[in-house]
Amino acid sequence: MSKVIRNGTIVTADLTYKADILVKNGKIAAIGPDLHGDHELDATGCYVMPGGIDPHTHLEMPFMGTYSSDDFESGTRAAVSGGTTMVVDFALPSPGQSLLEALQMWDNKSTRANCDYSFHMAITWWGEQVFNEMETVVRDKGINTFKHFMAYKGALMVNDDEMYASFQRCAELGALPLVHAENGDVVAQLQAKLLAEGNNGPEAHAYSRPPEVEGEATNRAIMIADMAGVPVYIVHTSSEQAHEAIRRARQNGIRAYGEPLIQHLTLDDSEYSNPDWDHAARRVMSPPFRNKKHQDSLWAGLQSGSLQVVATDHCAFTTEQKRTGVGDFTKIPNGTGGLEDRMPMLWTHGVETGRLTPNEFVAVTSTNIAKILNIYPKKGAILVGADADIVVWDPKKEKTITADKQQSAIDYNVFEGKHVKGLPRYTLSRGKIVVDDGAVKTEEGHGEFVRREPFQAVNTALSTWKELVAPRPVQRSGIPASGV
Ligand code: DUC
Ligand code: ZN
Ligand code: ZN
Ligand code: ZN
Repeated sequence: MSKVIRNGTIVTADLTYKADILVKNGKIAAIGPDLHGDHELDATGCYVMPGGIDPHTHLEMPFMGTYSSDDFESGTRAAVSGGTTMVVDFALPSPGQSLLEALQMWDNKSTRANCDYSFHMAITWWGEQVFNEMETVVRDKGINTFKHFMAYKGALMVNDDEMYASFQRCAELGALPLVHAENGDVVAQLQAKLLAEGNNGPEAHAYSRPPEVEGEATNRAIMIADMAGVPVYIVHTSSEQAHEAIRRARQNGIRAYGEPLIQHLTLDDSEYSNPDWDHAARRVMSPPFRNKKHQDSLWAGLQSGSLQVVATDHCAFTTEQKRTGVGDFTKIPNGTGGLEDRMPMLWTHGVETGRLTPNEFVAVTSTNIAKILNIYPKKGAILVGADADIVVWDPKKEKTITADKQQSAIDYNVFEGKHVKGLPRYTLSRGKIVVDDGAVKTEEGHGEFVRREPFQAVNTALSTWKELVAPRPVQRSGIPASGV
C-alpha cells in the first residue's frame, strides 16, 4: 500500500522546497508535485524532514549495579514520539567478556525495537581476543565504530596504552573510534577527596568532574587518534575546553567530531544546587551540566560547524534507582533521559530562537550523523531510494513537557515544565506510520538492525597482533551478564 505525504515543505540539510513524497515498500519512491497514493497524509503548514537519528543511547544497559530503565521497546517508542526514527546503542562487554558474546546480548534485547537501530561496540579491555574480534565486528557484524571510556576507573576505563593500540586497529579496519573523554584518574581522586571532606550529595558529582577534566582528556584522545592515523568522534562534548580542543584540531586538518547533548545545551549546573536531593540526583550524568559560558560555546560550535551533531546519551534511571546513591554521590547511577525531547527542545531553543536554520536543524539531528556513521543516504536523506524514515514536523504545535505524558518508563523528566513549540504531526519509520496525527502507534519489533560498512582504511598499522601493551589484570564487577 502506497502513502503520499501531501502539501508539505520538504526541508533537508541543504534544500527547502514544496513537493509531495510517495512512499512504497518502506522507501521513498517519488518526490514531486501533486502525487497520489492509497493513503494520503496532509502536511499542510508542516516541514517534511528526514527522521532524527540519535547516535548515542543506552537502552537496558547494565551499569553501576543496575540496568537503565528504558529498554528497546519503551526507548524507541519515546524516540519516534519525538521524531527520532533511528537510535545507535552501545554494546558493552564487561571487562574480560568477548565482544561477540556482548553483541549477541544486545541483538537479543533489540528485537523489541519500534524503529531502526544500530550498535557501537565498546572496548572496555584489551588483549589478543579483542584485537581479533574487532575484525569480525567490522566485517561480519556491520559495526564501524568502537567506543572508548577514558573515565569509570576500575570498571570501563581503558588507559592510553590500550587506547592507542585500539585506535591503530580501528585505522586498519576502517572503523571510527568514539571516546568518552574525561580524565578518569583525576575524577577518582576528586571523588575520594570530596567524600573525605563530607561532600556526599549530588552537587559534589559536578565538582568531581570539572571542565578541565574533560578538556584535557578530549585533547589527549584527539592527539592519540592523530598519531594512530584515524579520525575520532568525541561523545557528549559539554565544555568550552573540550569544544576548543576539537575546533583547534579541525583547524589543523585533523578529522575530529564533537557531539553536544540536548541536556547540556539547555540545562545548566544550577540544577545541582536544588535543595531537593531527588531533583539534583535525577540530573546526575557524566559529564555533568555546565554553566552558561559552556552552553554558549556549544551553541556557537553547532552554528559554526565545529560541532556537528546533537545526541542524548539517553540512559534513564528511576528515582528509586538514583536513591542508591543517598549518602555517597559516587553511587548515583549516571544518566538522564532525553530521547523523546531532543528534537522539540532543539527546535524550540535552536530554530525558534534563530540560532539554527531549519536546514541546520536537519543536519545536526540527522544528516551529519548519517554521514559520519556511513549510512547516508539510506538514512538522513529525503531522496528517491532512501528509507522512508520521515518526520512531518508541525512548527506551530506546542506542549509543556511532563513525565505524566511521556513514553519513557521512568517517573520524572529532566525537562519537566519546559514549553516546546515544534512537534511531529506524523512520524514514519521505514514507511510505517508510528506517530499518526500526534498519536503514537508503534509496533514492537518493527525496527531492523542497520549495517554500517567500514570506511576506507587510512592506515595499515597493527594488521597483525603484537604484544605492545603491558597486560593488566581485568577487573571484573559483581554484576553477571555483561555487568559493569
Ligand atoms: N554517562 C552517563 O551519564 N551515563 C551513561 C554513561 C556515561 O558516560
Ligand atoms: Zn491532485
Ligand atoms: Zn559517556
Ligand atoms: Zn553514553
